[in-house]
Parts: sequence; structure tokens; C-alpha cells
Amino acid sequence: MLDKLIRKKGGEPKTDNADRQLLDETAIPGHVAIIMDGNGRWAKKRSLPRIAGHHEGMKTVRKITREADRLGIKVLTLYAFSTENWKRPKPEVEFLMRLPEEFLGTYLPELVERNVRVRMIGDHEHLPPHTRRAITRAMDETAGNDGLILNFAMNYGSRAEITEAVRTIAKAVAEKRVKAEDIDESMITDALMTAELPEPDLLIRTSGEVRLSNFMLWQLAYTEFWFTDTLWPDFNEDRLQEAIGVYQARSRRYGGVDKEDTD
Ligand code: V07
Repeated sequence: MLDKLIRKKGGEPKTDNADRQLLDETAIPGHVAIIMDGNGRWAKKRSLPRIAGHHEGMKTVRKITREADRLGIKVLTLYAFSTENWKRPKPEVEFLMRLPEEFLGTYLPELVERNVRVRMIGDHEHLPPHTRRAITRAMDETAGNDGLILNFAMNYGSRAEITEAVRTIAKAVAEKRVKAEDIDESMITDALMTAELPEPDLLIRTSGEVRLSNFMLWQLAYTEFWFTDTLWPDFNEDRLQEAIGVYQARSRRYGGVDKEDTD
């Protein structure tokens, strides 16, 4: 411990293998959600077009999916495209909408091989047909897998998701299938697009922004948050392990007492 503190004082922690944290393999978070920010900034720093950052970010998705699988994480949710992202310049949006095809074109066989199940949350009906086809095919081909769930938030916005859930429940009330006084939290949870998934244990956001940006507002009520200045294309196995190490240290500190009653 002391040696860690001394080393930290000396500057940036090293990122080689020897410096990796020892994680408690019995306390790996079941569901990790990531806001993958900083791709444009990564490109700008190198005088490259923003799309070069997005493309590099896609390579990080592959790297982190492999590591999540290796660590025994059960669900990895990645915020790939928000409902706000449509406001970006058309050529950038068009490039982004080709990334699922490119990613799956090269990586789907490995996902199948690794028993990974691909899922998606978000409004898929308003995605370009080519994007939708690629994702649907990946979901179909991996539907029987029971390993890591790789859940892409695509054309996703949490308020839109909650609004849609309210509509579903309101319709059930109007049709007298549900009584208004019987609406409870679990009914709302079950009407969300994450109904089949556990709540995230750990949220990571890269690139120094400390906001939720309309991401999983309901689902993150009890989640641990970890923010890093590292830009998404520079994020790697060591940073993921660092985040999980922090998550585990916090869990240990609760030491059996109720998480929400630690004062
Ligand atoms: C995207 C790369 C990662 C950083 C964030 C912005 C750019 C992988 C996918 C993807 C999505 C669905 C799917 C398979 C792969 C992706 C978009 C952007 C729109 F089934 N990376 N990535 N989709 N970026």
C-alpha cells in the first residue's frame, strides 16, 4: 500500500503489466456501463478528422469487450450513439452509422466464438436500414449465447425511454388491465428497454466530463460512478481494472452495512 502511494507521488502510475492492480475476482461488477467520450478530442490533438477518433474508438470497444469477458463481467453496456448525436454534421453521422457494420463485419465471428450475446437499447426503428440490418443480424446470430451480454445503447435517450414506458403503462391503465394505484417501481423497471438486464453496478465516463447526458437515469439510481480524464481511444485494460479496483475498494468500505446508510 505504502509503496503504491509513494509510486503515485512520483508521477503517473505506470500502465505496464507489472503495475496492474490485483482485483478481487469474487467481487467483479456484474454490469458495467460506459459513456465512451473523447473520440473527437483524441483526433483533434493529432490534427486528424473527428471520424478518425471514432474509428480508433471502435478498436477500443473491441479491446474492452475482450477484457470485460476475460474478467467475468456479465453485462457491458456501451453508449455508442445518443438521440442528441443526430445534431452533428451529416457526414459525421453517416460515418458513425457505418461503424456497427464495420465492427460486426470483422468481429461478429469472434463474438459468436466467445459466446457473447449482442443486444441493443434505443430506438432502432429510426436507424438507417443498413445499420439496423447489421445489428439485427448480430442479435439473431448471438441470441442463443449465454456468456457476456454486449449491450449497445444506439439512438438511445433515457428520457425518451422513460416516456415510452409511461405511455405503455398509461395504455394498460386506459384499457383497464392495470389500476393506477397498482403502479409501482418494478412496473416501471419492467417497462424500460433494460427490463431483462440487471442494474449497472459501475458507470464509467471517459474524457473528463462529469455528467450523465441522458444515459440510463432510472437504472443508475444506486450505481457507483467512476470518471477519468483518459480519452476513449486511449482507454485500455489497465484503466478498466483501475475502475473496478476503485469500485471494489468502495464496496469494501461499506463492509456489510447498508450502502445507503454509511454515515
Ligand atoms: C461507435 C466507436 C466507439 C466510440 C463511440 C463513438 C463511435 C461500436 C459500435 C457498434 C454499435 C452497435 C453494434 C456493434 C458495434 C458503434 C457507433 C459508434 C454508432 F451492434 N463502436 N461504435 N456504433 N463508435
